Amino acid sequence: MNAPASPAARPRGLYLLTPDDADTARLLARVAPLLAGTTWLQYRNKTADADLRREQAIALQALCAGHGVPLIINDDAVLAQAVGAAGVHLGGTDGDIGDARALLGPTAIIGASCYDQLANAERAIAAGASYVAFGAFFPTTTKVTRSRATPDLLRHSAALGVPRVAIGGLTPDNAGPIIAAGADLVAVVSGVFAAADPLAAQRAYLACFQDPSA
Ligand code: TZP
Ligand code: MG
Repeated sequence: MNAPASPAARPRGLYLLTPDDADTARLLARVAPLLAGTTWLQYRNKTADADLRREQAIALQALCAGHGVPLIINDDAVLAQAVGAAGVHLGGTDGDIGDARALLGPTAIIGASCYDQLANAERAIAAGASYVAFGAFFPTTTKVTRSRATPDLLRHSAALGVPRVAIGGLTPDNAGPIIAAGADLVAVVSGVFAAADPLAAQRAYLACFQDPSA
C-alpha cells in the first residue's frame, strides 16, 4: 500500500504527522490503521505537557516498531533518544542539527524545516540533516506559517541529494503537481486526520504518487 520506492530507494510517500490528541489510546487507534500506508510517522503534539509527550512517544514508538515504520519526534532530540525513535524533526529554533546528530548517531533520520529557502536546506545538510522540509505550500489552519514554498523551489533543489518533504495544506487534490515538481514525501496532518474517512484520504494521497501529473 506504500508508494513505490524510487530507483535509488529514496524514501517516498506519505509522511504522516500526528494531530494534537490528549487521549493516548485514541491517538493510537487513529494512527494504527494508517501505518500500512505510511512511509514515516512524525509524533507532533503542540499542546501536550512533557509527561504526556513522553507517554505518547513511547506508545507510538512501540506501535511503529511493530509495523516497521520509522517514528520521528518533532522538536525534541532528547525525547527521540529517550524513546528509541528513528529520528527527530527540527525547526529553525528547535535546536542544533549537529548536536542532534551527535546525540542520535549516524543512522538517525534528522529532518530540518527549511521553509521557502534553498539556502536553509544547504546549511541543514552541511550540518548533518538527512532530509529537508519545505513549506507551507498552501494555506493551512494546523499551524501559523510565515513562508510560502513553491513548486519551483522543488524543481531547483533536485541536486540536494537528500529526500525533500513538502508540507502545508497538502490535499489529494493539490499534491500531484508538488510530487511532480520533486517532493519525495508529502507531509500531512489534517488532510488525513480531519478527513471523514482517513483511510480513504490516505489512499487518495498515495494515488498521487502513482501518477503525479493526474
Ligand atoms: N509545518 C508547516 S505547515 C505545517 C507544519 C507542521 C502544518 C501542516 O498541517 P496540514 O494540516 O497538513 O496543513
Ligand atoms: Mg518545531
